[in-house]
Amino acid sequence: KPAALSYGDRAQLQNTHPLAAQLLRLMEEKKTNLCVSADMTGCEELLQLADSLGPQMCVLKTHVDILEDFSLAFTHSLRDLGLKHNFLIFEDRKFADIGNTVKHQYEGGLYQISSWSHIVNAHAVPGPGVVKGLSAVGRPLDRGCVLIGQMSSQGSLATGDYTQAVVKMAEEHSEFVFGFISGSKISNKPEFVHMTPGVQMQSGGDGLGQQYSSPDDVICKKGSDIIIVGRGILGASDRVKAAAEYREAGWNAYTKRLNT
Ligand code: BMP
Repeated sequence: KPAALSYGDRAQLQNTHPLAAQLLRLMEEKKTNLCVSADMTGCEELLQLADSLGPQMCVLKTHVDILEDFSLAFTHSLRDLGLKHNFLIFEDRKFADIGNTVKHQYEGGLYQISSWSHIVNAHAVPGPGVVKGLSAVGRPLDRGCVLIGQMSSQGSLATGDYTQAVVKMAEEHSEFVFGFISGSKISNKPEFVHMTPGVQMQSGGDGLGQQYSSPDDVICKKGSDIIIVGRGILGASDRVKAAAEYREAGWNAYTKRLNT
């Protein structure tokens, strides 16, 4: 059996997207595969979280359309914190329209997402035009995109043949698409990065369809690369401690996978 490739090894593969390479390198350096889902409604609170958890995470994921006081100044502060702590920013916008519309949604409007978010994601439902539209804006800025291949929510329609079609679309647009949102490894290409939401230490759900798996399940058994954790950390009385625990659990699961 050939030795499994480390994050650092995968960063160096010839076909790894430059942003994915940067991400895999920083994961190896910081020893973390934790993406914190900063689902908060105030900018100041979000910035404080980013500063306090910055050392623990490889990616900070946002939903900026739930912020009550969004401003472009906020995005500048967030970018500065990303540079200070060496993490990437991922706006979880889930683009899902025709190419021309997503182009405007990505670049313009109130949020100007392309100006500050390294990573965005998209549904493949519209067909490849969604990727082409995003790519027209994102590539000149060295941004990257992950496609939603599976969802963590109960009754998700993104399964089976749909998931396979998403993998194919990603492989055909690997100049901009570098990975997936999925519950497990869905592409065997080591250049692609898999990010998994719906992670908590305890299995269960939230009463609104969310379903949780453990870091060990996701990284070691399912072969994903990055755990995305929101309420498992945000709901803890000591968020720094909780983030440290998720980071350790995610990293241990990764080293276990490498060694088996
Ligand atoms: P939590 O860990 O609090 O359940 O948050 C999960 C986060 O991941 C939310 O921001 C949600 O929008 C996102 N997410 C998800 O839960 N499942 C998916 O399939 C895709 C997501 O982006």
